[in-house]
Amino acid sequence: MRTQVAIIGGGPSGLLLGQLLHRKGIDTVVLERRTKDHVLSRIRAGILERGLVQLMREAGLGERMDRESLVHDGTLISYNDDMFGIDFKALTGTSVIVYGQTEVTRDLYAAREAAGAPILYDVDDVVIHGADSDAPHVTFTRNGSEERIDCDFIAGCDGFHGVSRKTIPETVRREYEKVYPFGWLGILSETPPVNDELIYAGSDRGFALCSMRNPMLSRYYIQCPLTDRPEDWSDDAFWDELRRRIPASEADRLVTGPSIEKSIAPLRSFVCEPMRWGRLFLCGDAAHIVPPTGAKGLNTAASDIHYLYHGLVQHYLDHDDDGIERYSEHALARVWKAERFSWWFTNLMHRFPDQSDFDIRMQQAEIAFLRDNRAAQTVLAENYVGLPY
Ligand code: RFL
Ligand code: PHB
Repeated sequence: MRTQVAIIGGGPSGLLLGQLLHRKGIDTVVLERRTKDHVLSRIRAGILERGLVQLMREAGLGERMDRESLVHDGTLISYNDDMFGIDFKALTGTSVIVYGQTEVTRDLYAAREAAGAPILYDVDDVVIHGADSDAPHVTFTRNGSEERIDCDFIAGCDGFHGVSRKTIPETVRREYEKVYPFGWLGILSETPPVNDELIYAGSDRGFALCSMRNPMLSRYYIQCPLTDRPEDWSDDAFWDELRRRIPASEADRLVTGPSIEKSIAPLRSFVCEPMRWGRLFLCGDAAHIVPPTGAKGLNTAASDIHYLYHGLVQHYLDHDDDGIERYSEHALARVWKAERFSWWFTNLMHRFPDQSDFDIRMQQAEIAFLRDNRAAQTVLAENYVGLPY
């Protein structure tokens, strides 16, 4: 089999790149290790920045998103019972939307299927060959037999545990990592969200987040020890702990119900440099991870796709390689800023096991400064709605 761009990974990064390239007449094959149902069963990001919204529209997928998404002009931040708003719209002129990663991925799958573009599921043993040569190829097994795809370029969109990043030799690759000493226990429940806006809640008992997917589907998280398992937490225990971490005014009107999903995600900051090796380009979680405070994971994947998409279009349509040659430089410049914001917001809002009383007072003073200072709010708002590409 031959294609122009072999895309490893059928998550949001790989599918978005495939759809954008398809609309420019550039051929792709997507290789996905799991099944479509499995990919769609993963509950992940919920907030889309303007850049990703724009890319979805450019991919021809604005219609359902524009109809069903919820526009959020701001967010709420609390510490114990003190709560205040950050007005994104007033501070930056921009909003974000709530439209779940599951919906983004569902739309992208439907578009790929409608276009008749190939996506191979259940592939194993993916190996990238000759990424530093002019003639790369990918081998893999499917239904028990080995197959091969020859291509011009390879997009490594296979997430944090994929094979693409590890293909870059250790002599070339440099990795930066910070692992946080807690996780997020998240639940999804078919209940109305406690507030129209998201609430990022710091408290003496640790962090909590009140989020949503739609007016009858809520997503809540609480900071928990990494040793906890989802089955250790009954729904009642979860709701009780959430109530204790959010302001009393919110706790009083929280509507609870059975959880329809419950999982624990560890928190990590991670960056791999460079993001390009020869004809292999890393995109999204394959190259970087952020802790979820600030909702930058999927949005940073989208900015990578923007740079790679434009670089490939420049290569094929304008015969200019500047965009692909500078892909790593352009993508990383923005990645590091998203890393900084996610790290800062995580440090501001969570309880750390080794924190002193002084450290806690510093967090509280910084939150009070944010509450009272428009410049500080603008910094948060500009990062939250997404830095320009
Ligand atoms: P994905 O979504 O991990 O997709 C990668 C795809 O590649 C496949 N794959 C392979 N395919 C072929 N061969 C191989 N060898 C392969 N190895 C892996 C995988 O099956 C998968 O389908 O990466 P992508 O596309 O870069 O998208 C990134 C986003 O998914 C990610 O940044 C966010 O979901 C991060 N994230 C969150 N971000 C937010 O902004 N807000 C959130 O609330 C939020 N919650 C989360 C998250 C990530 C989580 N993970 C990764 C554990 C919650 C969780 C649990
Ligand atoms: C979510 O709705 O899953 C979500 C929202 C905002 C975040 C993280 C997760 O910062």
